[in-house]
Amino acid sequence: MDDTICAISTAQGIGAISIIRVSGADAISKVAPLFDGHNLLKVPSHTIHYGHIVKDKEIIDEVLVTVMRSPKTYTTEDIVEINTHGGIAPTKKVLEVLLTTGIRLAEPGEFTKRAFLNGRLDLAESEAVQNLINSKTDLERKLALNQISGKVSNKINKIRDIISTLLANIEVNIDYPEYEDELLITLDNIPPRLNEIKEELNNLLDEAQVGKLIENGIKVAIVGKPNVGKSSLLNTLLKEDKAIVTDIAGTTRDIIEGEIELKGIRFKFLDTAGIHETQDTIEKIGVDKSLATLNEADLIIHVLNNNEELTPEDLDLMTKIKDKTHITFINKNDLPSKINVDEPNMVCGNTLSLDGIKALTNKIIELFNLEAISNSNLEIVSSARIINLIKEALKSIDNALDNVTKNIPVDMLAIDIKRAWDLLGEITGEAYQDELLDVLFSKFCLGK
Ligand SMILES: Nc1nc2c(ncn2[C@@H]2O[C@H](COP(=O)(O)OP(=O)(O)O)[C@@H](O)[C@H]2O)c(=O)[nH]1
Ligand SMILES: [Mg+2]
Repeated sequence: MDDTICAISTAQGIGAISIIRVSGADAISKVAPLFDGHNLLKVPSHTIHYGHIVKDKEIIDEVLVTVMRSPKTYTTEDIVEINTHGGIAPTKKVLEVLLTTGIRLAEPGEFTKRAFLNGRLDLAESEAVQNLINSKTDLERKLALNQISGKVSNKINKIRDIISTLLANIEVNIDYPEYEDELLITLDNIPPRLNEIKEELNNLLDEAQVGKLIENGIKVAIVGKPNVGKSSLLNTLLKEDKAIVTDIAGTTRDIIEGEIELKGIRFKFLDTAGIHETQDTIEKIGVDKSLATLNEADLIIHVLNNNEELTPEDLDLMTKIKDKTHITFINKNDLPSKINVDEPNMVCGNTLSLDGIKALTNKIIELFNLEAISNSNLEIVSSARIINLIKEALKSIDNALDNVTKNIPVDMLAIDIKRAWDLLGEITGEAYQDELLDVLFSKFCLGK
């Protein structure tokens, strides 16, 4: 980590400005000789300077250079940022010139990795930097920002503190068995304390469900028998003509997808082939795919035709989705009603005058509690890595509780409790394996 690294930090392509970032002990001394302008070795920290990058008397580009001295920088090291003209050739050339000075090209995420290794960000905070960059919705942005600013780490650290107090009390028992007072941990009084930890961990996992919804979005399958208006509904929801609509049953064969955002959550709608018995080989593959989609979806919209009596196919599908989160949309209410149904989450409407479409999206908002989610503080765990570690920690606490029932001595319980403490420490990077860092940071953008 002693060497000095550089990378293009802006997106590569045509743009007004590109930024090349240089970090490391030699950042300023290596860039200064290439810069025709103020002497960068002498300028105050956190100042920006106009000039040219010059190599062998040739002007490479007209630039602005920012000098930021350690330790108040992204990596905590000396950082120089060169604002070049955007576009591929100028940026590449400046980078090439930098590389001739012995500065090394950074690996993806290496600047953030240095911020972590130098103690400026913990692991949970570092991990969220890329989530913020990847965020597509406002809620994803807020979620990532809260994690970067340590709100998730604080919650984890609070639970770790509870665990370490318990471990310290157990330690007192072991070291001073004669020391008898209310701090004495026994098989009788340890379960409530373990249950308290368990509850805290479970709370994190409950909240994480919301985090997962925000990060992964919600998959909605639009299903029903042929010709009820599934593709029309997809097009209506997406406000574009994505799926082919005809009055010929069996038009949709493959799954057509489209995304919209409701209250900051991404919904991926999947229009499927009408589910019915068919002899057509291709259509049959489509029907099988539709049935498979039923299992993957977080929500099912079952479309029925208002102008038709329920058929055995409708009833069959109703049974299939009975125990899944679903909405029944009675389409074609512009035509006379011939249907007779009474389903829990039922919305009537049509895709011609758009009657009922607002009611349908409102129903979705209500079912997933989106109003509450978008108004919540979003200080929650969402990363799969962190969720897994919390689950593992929970297992260790459960193990300890199990051992209480087997009358295992308290000092033996400490092993599982300590393991939970260690696992939670991996979340913030108190303990980590080098391979983990490699995997985590390799997913980062170059130059971040
Ligand atoms: N009257 C009426 N016709 C509709 C409505 N929605 C769709 N249709 C018609 O029903 C037929 C089948 O629609 P489509 O979306 O392809 O159904 P899918 O097979 O379920 O995907 C087409 O002729 C559509 O124009 C509606 O709300 N009212
Ligand atoms: Mg269709």
